[in-house]
Amino acid sequence: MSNKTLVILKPDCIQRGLTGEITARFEKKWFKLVASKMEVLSEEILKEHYAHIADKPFFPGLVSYLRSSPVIIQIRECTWIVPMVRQMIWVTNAAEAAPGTIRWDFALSIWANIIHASENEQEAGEEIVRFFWEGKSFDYKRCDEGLIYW
Ligand code: FUP
Repeated sequence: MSNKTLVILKPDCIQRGLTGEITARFEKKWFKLVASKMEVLSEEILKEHYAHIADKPFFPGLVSYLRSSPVIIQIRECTWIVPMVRQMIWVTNAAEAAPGTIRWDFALSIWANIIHASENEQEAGEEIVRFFWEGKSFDYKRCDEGLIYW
């Protein structure tokens, strides 16, 4: 079972100055930051990452939005992290998100929806390798690690 997931803070998150607020939610929930970087995503990597929707009419617009500024890409670690982060984010369309979730609280549309997170464990494994060389992340202890019993 994978205890790591991939998170991308999208251009609307960066451009609206929301990176701290979103990151704070993960920190408070004890989702350990084990890798982080900022970059402008290439068209190639976006086509690979979003292969399941690359033939949709909205895809070219989605790519130009996703390349309109750098994004922040993180690996977060915790037991059961993949479904827990998806619960925090909720569904693609913010209008259908549950109150209190990240997309409900911050997203402005179906595409400017603040954040990406791996949908399942297989995706998490593939996405971590896609965005971080050899899937490498850091191994360190948080000082409160011994208090976690999930
Ligand atoms: P999610 O896993 O919730 O990010 O959703 P998807 O992988 O299905 O979609 C990826 C991105 O495509 C979404 F973040 C936003 C965009 N999208 C649209 O712009 N319009 C749509 O109708 C569906 C998705």
